[in-house]
Amino acid sequence: MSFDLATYLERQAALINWALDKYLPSESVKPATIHRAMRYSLFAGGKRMRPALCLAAAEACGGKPMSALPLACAVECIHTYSLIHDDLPAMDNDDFRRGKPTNHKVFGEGIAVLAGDALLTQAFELVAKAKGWKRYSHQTLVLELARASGSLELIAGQVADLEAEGRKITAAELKFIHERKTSALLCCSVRLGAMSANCTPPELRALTEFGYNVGLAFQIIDDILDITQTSQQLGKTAGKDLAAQKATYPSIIGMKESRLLAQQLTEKAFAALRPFRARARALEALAHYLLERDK
Ligand code: GRG
Repeated sequence: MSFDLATYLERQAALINWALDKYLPSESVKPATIHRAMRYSLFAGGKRMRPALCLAAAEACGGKPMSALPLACAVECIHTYSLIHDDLPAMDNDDFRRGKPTNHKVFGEGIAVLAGDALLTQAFELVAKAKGWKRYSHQTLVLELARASGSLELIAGQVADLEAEGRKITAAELKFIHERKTSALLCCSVRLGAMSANCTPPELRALTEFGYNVGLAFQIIDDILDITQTSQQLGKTAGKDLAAQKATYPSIIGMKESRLLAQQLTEKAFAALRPFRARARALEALAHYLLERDK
């Protein structure tokens, strides 16, 4: 039976938006500026891929969406913070994100830094308030998110990316950046979803393999889309990598090889889902969508 991904994604996005709205202080809570700035970027129209993967992983392990929801929202808060900070003049200096002016363009640099900081902190508050499970305590969940977003993963990727600017790097160095900057948080979404279903250790291992491969494929496709799509299609400035002479998969191994590599990684991700059979239908459809997406 075919899987209606469009309807599934619409339903998941509505659930995630409802939960984020419930968890975050409203715009009128003092100081209103910071809450407006946090909500501005959080509700600017992101694809919600990380939280959708979290919910789908929970489903694959027989869990309930409501148990995974705070963890899914926590990852989206971390992701949004990283985008706000990445867009700052001191980082990628971008004016356009999620189809709108970037956070610092609307609220100024100071508030944008603080909105990112507040979203990062909010993420840990959400995990701390979530339920712990028999196999996965609160401590395990917090550690999972801290590791993926800390100086060995997400930040490490960003540092290596900054330090690679204007320099020729090898495919191995680029892989190091992509694994940390992108794959780590995607993989963390999947793992947290599985943990919220009190998954077994073999299930966690299989979904880690899935998350890692999908995460790497996601960034390779992102590199390709930066070249092939327009800013309007992407909702962010297109062609930036080329303009900044940034190393990407297409610039190092070529466009055809990059697409092939993303396909091979997605195949590996599919293979990791085999033990889950029909319960992994949503995860499989998401991985397929991430490979074929046009934004
Ligand atoms: C900690 C400052 C700081 C940065 C961390 C994540 C990151 C490093 C920088 C963001 C810029 C970037 C190109 C990250 C790679 C991950 C990626 C492709 C982000 C875009 O994700 P999508 O396409 O975005 O899921 P939406 O807007 O749909 O959520």
